[in-house]
Amino acid sequence: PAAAPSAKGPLEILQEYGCGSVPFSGANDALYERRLVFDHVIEPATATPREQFEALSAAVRDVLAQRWVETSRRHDTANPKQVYYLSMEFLIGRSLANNVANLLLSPLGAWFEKSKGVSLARLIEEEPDAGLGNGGLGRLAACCIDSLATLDVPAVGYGLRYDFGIFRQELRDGNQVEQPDPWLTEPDPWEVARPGEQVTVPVGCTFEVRHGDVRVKHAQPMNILGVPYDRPVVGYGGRTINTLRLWRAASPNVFDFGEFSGGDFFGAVGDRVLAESVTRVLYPDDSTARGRSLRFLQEYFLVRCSLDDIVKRFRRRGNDWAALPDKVAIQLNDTHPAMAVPELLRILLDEAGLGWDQAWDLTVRTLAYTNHTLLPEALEKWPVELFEALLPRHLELVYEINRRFLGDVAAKHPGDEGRLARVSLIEEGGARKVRMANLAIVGTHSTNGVAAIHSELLRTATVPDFAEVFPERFNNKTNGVTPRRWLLLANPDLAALLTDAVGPEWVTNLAHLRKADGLADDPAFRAKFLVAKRAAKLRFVDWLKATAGIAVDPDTLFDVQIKRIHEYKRQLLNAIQVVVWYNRLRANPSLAVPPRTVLFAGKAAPAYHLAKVIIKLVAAIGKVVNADPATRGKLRVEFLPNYSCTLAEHLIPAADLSEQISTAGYEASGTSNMKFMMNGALTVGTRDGANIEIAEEAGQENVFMFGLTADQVLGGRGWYNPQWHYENEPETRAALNLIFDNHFCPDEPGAFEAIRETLLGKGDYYMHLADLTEYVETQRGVMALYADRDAWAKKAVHNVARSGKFSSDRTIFEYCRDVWRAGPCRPA
Ligand code: B1H
Repeated sequence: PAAAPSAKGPLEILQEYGCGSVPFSGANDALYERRLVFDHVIEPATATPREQFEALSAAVRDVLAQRWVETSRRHDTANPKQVYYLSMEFLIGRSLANNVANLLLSPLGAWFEKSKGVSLARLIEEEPDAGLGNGGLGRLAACCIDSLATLDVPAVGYGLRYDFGIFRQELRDGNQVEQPDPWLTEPDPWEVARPGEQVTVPVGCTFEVRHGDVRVKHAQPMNILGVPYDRPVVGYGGRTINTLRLWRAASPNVFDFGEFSGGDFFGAVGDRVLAESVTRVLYPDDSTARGRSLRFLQEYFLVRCSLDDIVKRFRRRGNDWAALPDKVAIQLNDTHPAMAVPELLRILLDEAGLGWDQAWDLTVRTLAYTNHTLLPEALEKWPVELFEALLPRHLELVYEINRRFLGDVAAKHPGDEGRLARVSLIEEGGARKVRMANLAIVGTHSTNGVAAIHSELLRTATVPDFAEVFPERFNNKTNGVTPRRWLLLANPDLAALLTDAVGPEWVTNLAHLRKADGLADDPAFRAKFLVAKRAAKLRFVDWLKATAGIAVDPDTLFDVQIKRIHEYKRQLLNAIQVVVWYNRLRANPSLAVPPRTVLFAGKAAPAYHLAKVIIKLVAAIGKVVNADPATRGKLRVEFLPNYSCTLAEHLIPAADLSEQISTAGYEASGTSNMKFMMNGALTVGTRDGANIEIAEEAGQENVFMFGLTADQVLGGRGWYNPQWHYENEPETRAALNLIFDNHFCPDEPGAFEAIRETLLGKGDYYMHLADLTEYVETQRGVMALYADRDAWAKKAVHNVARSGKFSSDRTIFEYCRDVWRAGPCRPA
């Protein structure tokens, strides 16, 4: 039943683009039909959209399969320095459109629609997001592996194949309800299971899992199996196809025959379930460490599986142990995989049989660590007890690392007991704990922050003692985002306009956008920019209506804050600002403001009560404001449920204003701020994280910066009294009183009592009220500028043209040059 070839197939298209020299034997435009017939065993004409999605994805995978094999063959034979990116999170989102675009197969879309009568855009919607991350940290990992492949750097991303990714967020009466995310219930066309390469992970005791906690069952050691699932990471142009290898936990004994013949049928099957629960679910906490023991096991499982794999590959290529740092660079994405320090040391001591000094030297020179937050509640500390039960050998090694390190420090600072207590890998007093950040700094040759200010604060304020011992280890690598997903794919109209203006090179060298900077002065170009922005807004409005049933007006200013809900990110500041404007409009109906739609989206950690109250407040404000005739057509507020990578891809291109308003000193970098800039939104923000560098690049006149500086915030809060603002600022008081006096929750009096308590009772730790008046005033400036769309467009174009620094290609280039000392290795 396969249809006759009617137009150019993938092979021809690919060859036309001169992509790769490996022949795509068997690749032709019948790939898709073959997949329907031979995988699904159906008449192609009867295929459902889901079957069509799977068949098309499998066909695209067929197109890249030989390049993928060729990439690893080349890496095996050339034996280049190999980069390994270890992360508990990879928030990769959808893959079909990304892989099609990076393989330069985009013309396939039109061909496919014409010859098969199937809309590619429709099929793309069939793919669930791979939501294997919480937020910025996980999305950064996804952008980094995209850039590594695009730069032809031999690299593997290692993570966990959670059965359940980040929860799906529903809103019921403004309350967040968490639903499981079973993203693998249907076969995933991208992953390749490799049971032949499974790894055994021994743990020190037999355990069981109850409510996410590991409990010791009996003292005998047991094994867990790690089964790898590989996903292609397609570099732009399709030359290099690297691998994202995700581990699934499984039981070694499919069935415990001993227990079975003893009569315990259910017990025999039960143990299997216990081992498998290790990769059951992603922990949904962003920027906090929850300290659940199952998480500890997950982290060790990732490290053990990945290092076993890395070392096998290293030895298979015929390398000597002494060459490890010349052939392998392992990056730790935060402290979550910091157990790699004692694990690599263990391998070199116990398996390679090296002496301590050499093993330690190789360990440190192979590993590097990225810090992503200064929040004290995010610093991981694991009870010594957990190590004792599950990883006794690793604990022994941590003690020995610590003994030697403290010996060195004591030699330099005799008698300085306070210093020793601060830098020790072990926190004493009460239940003793291993400090994972200290372990990561001592056990690696590089510690970096993710934006200039963050790296500086890390060095000077958070761990100054370590910066004194190891000054050469500390460095900055400002984050970036991949322009493929976040501009080329997400914003086709703007992408086409830019290609017209500066040529296609910007896709892999974003600095080229600078050539469009002068076009900010060209009225015709500004007009075209506004046309592209409007197209993106219309696309978003349609998508939102279709997927969430929410209607918004594209002819309003889209003012957007999308990120995890956290006090330090200050969604609450934005909400209060909205209420101030609501009051102004009610008091003065003829107030000249451009119509504005304020959009919020983001998930709250399930146990973070106040974050959930903030969601409820935003939803409640929306309900009242949107129904008030006094503000109709002028102000609208929406909380969009279930923020995801896919939602961001639709919303960011449509945004006019990017809200980046964290309390200065608390947002390590931020990365959505970069995506907004690339897509021509203006930033209203504090001098925090990468906002500072965004303002430097864009020019201060093209951003809206306001608020306290990090020095003012961190230099001691003694002077700050939120009550003063409440008592002396009439607009502040009026706005807060509306919230406190149940104006937004008439049916649920007291619903926002926790907000009064936080702001006025507990002293407003994140200093919302200190920044509120300047923020409101800044928003007045924003709206005044927006009233002049042409003047707005000029600044927006400058933002796009000057966003080149924020490509993750630049970030990865710097890691390669300064940290990994790795370079490209192009497959044939
Ligand atoms: C960031 C996290 C994080 N920093 C603990 N820290 C987690 C910490 O599950 N946990 O235990 C999960 C995530 N995430 C973010 O990293 C920063 O807040 C952003 O400012 C930064 O842009 C991003 C990428 O560097």
